[in-house]
Amino acid sequence: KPVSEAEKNYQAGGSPLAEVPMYQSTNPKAPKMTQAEFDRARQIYFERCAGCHGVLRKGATGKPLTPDVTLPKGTDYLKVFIAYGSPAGMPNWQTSGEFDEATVDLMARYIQQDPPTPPEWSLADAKNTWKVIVPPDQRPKKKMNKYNLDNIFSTTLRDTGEVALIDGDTKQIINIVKTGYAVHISRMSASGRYLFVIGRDAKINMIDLWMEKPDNVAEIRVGLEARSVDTSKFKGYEDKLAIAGAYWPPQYTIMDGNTLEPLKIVSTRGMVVGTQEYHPEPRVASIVASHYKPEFLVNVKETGKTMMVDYSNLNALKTTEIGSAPFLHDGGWDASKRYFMVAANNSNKIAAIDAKDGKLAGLTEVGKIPHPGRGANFTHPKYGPVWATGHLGDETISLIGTDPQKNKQYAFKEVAKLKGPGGGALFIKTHPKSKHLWSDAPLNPDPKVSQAVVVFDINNLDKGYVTLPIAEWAGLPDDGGAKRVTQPEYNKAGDEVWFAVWSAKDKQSALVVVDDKTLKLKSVIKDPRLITPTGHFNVYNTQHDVY
Ligand code: DHE
Repeated sequence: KPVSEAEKNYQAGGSPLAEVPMYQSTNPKAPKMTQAEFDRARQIYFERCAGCHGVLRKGATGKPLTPDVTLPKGTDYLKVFIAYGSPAGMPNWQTSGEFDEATVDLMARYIQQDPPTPPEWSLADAKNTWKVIVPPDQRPKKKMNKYNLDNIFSTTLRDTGEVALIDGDTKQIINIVKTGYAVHISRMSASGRYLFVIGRDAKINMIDLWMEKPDNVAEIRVGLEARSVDTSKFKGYEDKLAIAGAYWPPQYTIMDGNTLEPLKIVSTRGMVVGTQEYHPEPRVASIVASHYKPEFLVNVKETGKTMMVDYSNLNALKTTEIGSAPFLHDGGWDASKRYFMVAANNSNKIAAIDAKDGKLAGLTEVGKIPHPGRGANFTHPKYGPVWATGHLGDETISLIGTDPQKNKQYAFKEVAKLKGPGGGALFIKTHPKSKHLWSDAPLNPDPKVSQAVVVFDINNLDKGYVTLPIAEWAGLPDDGGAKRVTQPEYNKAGDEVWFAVWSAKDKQSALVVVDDKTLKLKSVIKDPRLITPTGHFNVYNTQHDVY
């Protein structure tokens, strides 16, 4: 079955590397291409193919496409593959109308050339992009505004290169802050004062919430493409360091938490778990800060390894390397914050990393392509504390036991499967004060499913879910926009759940707030500036890892 448009847009979204000049060698065996053809193909590759096949075409979600593989297959064979796709998940680029025949021919010839290599990114490169907009000594000495900082939401405006800071109490926009391209996530400093966001172009913006109107105080680029950022959370290191992981070059950068000055860069190139084959491009996926030790947990996608990086001495960096399974992607803490639960989405597994003892606590089989976001923690009437994930590839929600002390027989095993809304789920959420478990399914091909969310009663999971038509509640014009409903996120009090209704750049979008007790609509936030909202992050819950 060909992959859906939404799935394709998810994995095969544009890469900022499309714009980067690259080194290119010639391969005399490859079919002829003019320079103009090559440049166009290179751009299309980075816009549509690199997400799955990798920058160096070594393969990731998609198959390897290096010349040793593609040259023996030849142009005609490759054209069929590109045009019609494959049951394994290759999109049908021509029959879907995305590429014409000439483009298919162009791409078939292009992937037989040696892959061009994007440049590396050194400390000097990072420093050249580093700006301290407001130096620490010129920043406010105390909070200069009346906002309830704990209940601010930072909302990604994906296609405008901005985040919207929204007052969770009044639902008013506080500021629209300029950031990198297609910001991915927002994370908080340990004190709750600074907000960090990272763009797909690897630009980090550091926002000071104490300013009269919260805005950027520092920025830097840590590479050419990235997805993750976090800050030191261990006692004694609050607000001291920040860390960001890059997709390209494959490395992470540790920075001063007050200014973003880059201090240390570490490559993640190395061997894949199991086969122990060299991988030249293991991208950095999720990063979290440990509460147990002065450590960052850096999850490396293609090698299937979690690096526990001890930041107490950057000049004698100690790293514990824990292999689990490829490709590590997103995840979150269990309720005790001792175990980091991370999705190995190509292996259909969840790895539990023990942050206290520095080891793999468990690795359990779940459904197809787990995608938890940060997941959801609650106490199950029978299995005790569990952490939950939904799946991109099937309709199930997996519950995994997370309490080896009192519920040892269930620890790090899939103890139950719920029937969720359908495939294409991205985020699941609950709150310690709530009795509800929410799941979206924004990539489901059926708009009835992608434009709604489902909610379970945690004490009556067998009863199944209730569906709430969030996009309909937003009351947006009937403009043909996708109106995908995504990412449930609680307010600080844990009595409201926020959703993005995500439409195209030229269509109206909205945020919808639901009362968690009554499951009734509470408010709709609409504003012409809210263009393509996707992720939204409550300050307090993000700061304290509440989910
Ligand atoms: Fe994400 C988290 C990577 C597409 C919205 N996304 C993450 C994380 C990674 C990642 C590595 C974990 C960060 C962390 O915790 O430190 N995402 C990728 C991709 O590589 C991918 C598949 C393709 C791409 O080109 O980026 C991708 N992601 C998307 C989207 O299309 C989404 C739905 C909309 C958007 O804004 O682009 C999207 N990703 C998110 C969100 C989170 C996230 C909202 C954080 C969830 C959370 O609750 O923490």
